[in-house]
Amino acid sequence: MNKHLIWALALLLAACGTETGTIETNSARINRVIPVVQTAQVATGTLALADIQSITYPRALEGEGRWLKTFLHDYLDYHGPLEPDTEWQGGKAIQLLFNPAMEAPEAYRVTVDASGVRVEGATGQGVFYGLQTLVQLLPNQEGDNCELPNFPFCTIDDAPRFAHRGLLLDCCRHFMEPEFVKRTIDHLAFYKMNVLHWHLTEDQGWRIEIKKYPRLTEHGAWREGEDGEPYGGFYTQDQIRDIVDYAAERHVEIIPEIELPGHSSAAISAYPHLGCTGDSIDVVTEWGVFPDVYCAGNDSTVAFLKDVMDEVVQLFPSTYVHIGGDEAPVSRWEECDKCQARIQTMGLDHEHALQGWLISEIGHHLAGHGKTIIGWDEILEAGDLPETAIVQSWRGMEGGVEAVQHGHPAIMSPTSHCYFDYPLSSTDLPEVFAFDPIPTGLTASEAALIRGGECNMWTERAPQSVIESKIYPRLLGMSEVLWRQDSTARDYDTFHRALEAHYPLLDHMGVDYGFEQVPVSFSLTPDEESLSLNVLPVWKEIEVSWIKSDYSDDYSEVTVDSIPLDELHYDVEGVMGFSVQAEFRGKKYPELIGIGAANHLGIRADMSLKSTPSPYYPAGGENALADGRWDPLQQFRAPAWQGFNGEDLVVEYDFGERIGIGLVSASFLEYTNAWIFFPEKVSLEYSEDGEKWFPLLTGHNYYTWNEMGYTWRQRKNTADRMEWEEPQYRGMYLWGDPAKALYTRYLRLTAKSMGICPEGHPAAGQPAWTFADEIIIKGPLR
Ligand code: TNX
Repeated sequence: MNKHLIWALALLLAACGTETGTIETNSARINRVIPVVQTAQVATGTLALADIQSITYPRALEGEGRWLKTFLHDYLDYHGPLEPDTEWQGGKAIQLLFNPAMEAPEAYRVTVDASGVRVEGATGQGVFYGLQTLVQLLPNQEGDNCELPNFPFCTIDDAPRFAHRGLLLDCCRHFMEPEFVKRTIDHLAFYKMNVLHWHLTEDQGWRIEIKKYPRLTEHGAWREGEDGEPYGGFYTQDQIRDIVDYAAERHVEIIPEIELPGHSSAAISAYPHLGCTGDSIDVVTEWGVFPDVYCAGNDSTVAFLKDVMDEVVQLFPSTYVHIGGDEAPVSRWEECDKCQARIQTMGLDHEHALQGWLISEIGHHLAGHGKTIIGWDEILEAGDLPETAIVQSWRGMEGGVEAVQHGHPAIMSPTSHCYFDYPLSSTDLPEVFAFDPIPTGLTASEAALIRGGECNMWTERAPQSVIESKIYPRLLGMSEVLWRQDSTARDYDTFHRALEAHYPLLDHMGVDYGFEQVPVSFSLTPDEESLSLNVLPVWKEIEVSWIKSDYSDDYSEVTVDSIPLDELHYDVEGVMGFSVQAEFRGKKYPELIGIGAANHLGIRADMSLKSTPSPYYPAGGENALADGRWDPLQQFRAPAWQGFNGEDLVVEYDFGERIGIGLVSASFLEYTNAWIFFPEKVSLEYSEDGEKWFPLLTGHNYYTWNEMGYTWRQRKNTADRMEWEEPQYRGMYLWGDPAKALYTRYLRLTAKSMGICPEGHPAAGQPAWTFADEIIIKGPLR
């Protein structure tokens, strides 16, 4: 195929050719630029690339000129010369120009008319963004109507809303090849993102060569892989310099993250004296929060951190160094003589203040190198924060609010919208698109301290091969959020039309993008007797195949059937589970989409929830525990689980009249790594009048369905259990005997929360979560 056509094809199969054969209008071309441009004047006519004789630039824009030349050459086979403007002899050209009158450093103007193309900016960065827009304006067509590449006549003026538009890439949980990091930088730049927050040190691997401490990478970069072989990798200083230069040419600033004091098991594994106990530990192979943190009482640990930073600052020209600061348990410090001595001599009143002291010590050291620190929102709790420190808000928007109220700049990356490691069922593209980095209720000067936002690509469950399916297309939504000035004008459907036009582009760039949303949703509709489940594909082109499983009262799976492809409806009887496989654009959705449905008495009762679920885990709202939906997987983020933070769960039912009850089963989730515990006890009471209550059961025993083996076992729930590494699993509290009915009108279930995480848990003393699934109430056997 003619090489011209390859890019033309890539530039958007969607709009034309196939059905209508129409050529895209100039305004359609401008409207599909992502992120959308601020203002555009559109004129009639186009300028053919073939008529352009040169790309001209002043010397200081040589890098930008080369970028364009390479792009047009690689994608369109354009061979025009590149010239510094002093040598330009006239003729049609793409001119790259400095325009000092443009105030915003990243602003640009693109003008296309019969005489040529001008791309202006006050800085190289502005001009670079003008070029990204320019190449996105190339035609989008295929078939007989294919035009040769050309640019639409227009004048575009554009500038971003936020200065900080980032992606965090965690290259620690899984190592990523340098080439892959560079590809990601290309894609970031293409969507006008300007920060790569490079997470380089973790419990599971240290990834940055430090000459003074070779064991960090010789030993700390490798953990025991699943096959028993060493697994990992690291970046040499030469590779880092190369990647930093590559990013700089694309106006992406790399901000390294060197975590302290937590998430540092790999470093301590390499040099055990850095920890409080001096014991040798392994590079961690599990995910979570681990107790071995840097010893803040040990002078040689502090010296180590300063030495590391001395090499880091040489490698990264950014004015920022991210020092982490999140999820740092203090249990080792509480037991450590040196840490306690430091607390004494520095007059600190608790261990969190010791974290504050350490951060401030490193912060001042970095300030000596002209660097400003960024830290996760926990650094606010530590006190003694250097004035200039920037806070990255991740546990919600609150950290950002508190930061700006104290005069610290903030970067917003709340888990609610920015966690691209989360599945689409938690954060899909429409949600990302709906994000507003400016929290409500700020004054204008506080809001001005919000620098921007980041999407966070943590990689516990994402090796390099699946990263792109998680980043894209959500990143395009984030680029729109962070760039577009007028957030109130954002409209998902308009954005989505532009996005449709970007898929062929992404295909052309070889980006292995994933889905926008979970491709099917479900609805459950109860009536007098039945409960009907409908499968609703998000787009009509989605192909669905599905299977049904029946479950017995203890949720063990008994039979499995597949349902004919063309049926998207099922009448639920008893407790069932459904798994749906969906396909779209020839891509299979990477996981089965599951829903559990149960037709039971609870869904027809008047149920009232006496406790307040956390706004982060509302499940289906007030009625979630009696809506017929349960979670066949044990995942706290799945939509059926309702979360209560430190609070007891109390639910009352009024069945309207005395009815026979045979069995009540309430299930809870335990996932101690995420601070989620089974309730301490569950009690069930009944009443004839809704006022006087009689106990039926108070249980400490529950059944668990262990993810590993699908076996049932009975265990005792004791608060002093120390198995913090458990996967997520379901525990069921069962009451009843279907052969012997209880006749009553009212029922009440109380699940007493653990309240706080117990002694010995890394988060001891913090509020414990209780997560509840559907409470299933069945009649007696007939
Ligand atoms: C929390 S976000 C973490 C990371 C994990 C991430 C998983 C933050 C500051 N800490 O260490 O990778 O959750 O979503």
